[in-house]
Amino acid sequence: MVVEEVELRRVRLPLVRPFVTAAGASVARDALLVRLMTDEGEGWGECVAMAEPGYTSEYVEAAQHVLHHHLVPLLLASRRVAADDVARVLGPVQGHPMAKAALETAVLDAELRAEGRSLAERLGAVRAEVDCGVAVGMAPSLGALLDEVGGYLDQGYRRIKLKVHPGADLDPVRAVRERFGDVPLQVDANGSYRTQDWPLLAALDPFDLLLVEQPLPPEDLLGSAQVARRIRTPVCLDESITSAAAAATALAVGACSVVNVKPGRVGGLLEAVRVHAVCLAAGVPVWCGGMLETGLGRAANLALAALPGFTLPGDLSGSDRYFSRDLTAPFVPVAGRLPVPSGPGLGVVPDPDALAELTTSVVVLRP
Ligand code: SMG
Ligand code: MG
Repeated sequence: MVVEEVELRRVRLPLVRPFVTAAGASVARDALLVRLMTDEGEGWGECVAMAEPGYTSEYVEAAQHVLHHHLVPLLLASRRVAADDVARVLGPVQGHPMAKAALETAVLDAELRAEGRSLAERLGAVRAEVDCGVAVGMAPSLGALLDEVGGYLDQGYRRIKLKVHPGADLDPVRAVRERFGDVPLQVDANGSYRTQDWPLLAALDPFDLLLVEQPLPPEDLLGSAQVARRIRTPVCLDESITSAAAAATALAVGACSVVNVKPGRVGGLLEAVRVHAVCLAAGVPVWCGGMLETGLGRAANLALAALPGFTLPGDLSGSDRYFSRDLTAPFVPVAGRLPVPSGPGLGVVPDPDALAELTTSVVVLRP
């Protein structure tokens, strides 16, 4: 198809409650949307970079800059483009996986909408609904944390993830276990421990967690392997897994036994499918991570999470866990599951009234 116009649109969605992690705190989702107009119709993608460079080095202002001045010009210069070509076309730019992923998703959406085919089918989905987990930010007190977790369990969420860091780990895990028994529970450290902190993580062993996510900084695969050998809880990697090659390396050195897959972190949905393939071949379970996406990004994540190797519940929650008003029709879990969108492309579009209300800026780029 021929890309005729690219719109970079910023939207700001207040969060229903602040989301606090070892990587920082967010009170609103300042998201960057990409809308393509092509000779075969439109396509949308969401860039999942956060406002601050606390999770990885990407952040939304930098993503907007690299899209505007580097990535979109490469795409527009290529004239005819297919989704399978996007990663190669954008190859001259190093890094910036979240910005690249947004552009590739918009091309995929446009292409699939023109074909009348769903993203789920294109990626190889094998199920029509997926289990919902929920990520709980660090709370101001244990009481507040227990209230929040209890609310999610009442709503039917099938897995709880707590954010932890050294010194704020044992107490929240113990409190949740004491109050709620053996609910499926895991923790995410966002790289806040160091190898020598392994006894803090070993202290969580008695609580039968599903996994501990990203205990060490992203580049420390050997440290992660040492920790994995010393604790019983399975180690899962998030920030470290930047590509299918990185996943293969992490598995080869024993740095993890579970993988969190996020399309934005690996440069796009098509690379995410390759990460899934590496893990499936190695018998390593994967699950779909979340980046506080709007309904657009959530639709793409649901399609991905329907692939066969996604055997653990993802950070895929209902719209109301994040926003009082989503950009798309709200995602509403039923009995702790969300349906995988089945319409053409992403299967959802932003609601024009929500866009009008939530947009903070628009830039339009043409060849
Ligand atoms: O989308 O439900 C969600 C949030 C899930 O915890 C979540 N994401 O490290 O996995 C993670 C974080 C990254 C974003 S906040 C820094
Ligand atoms: Mg994580």
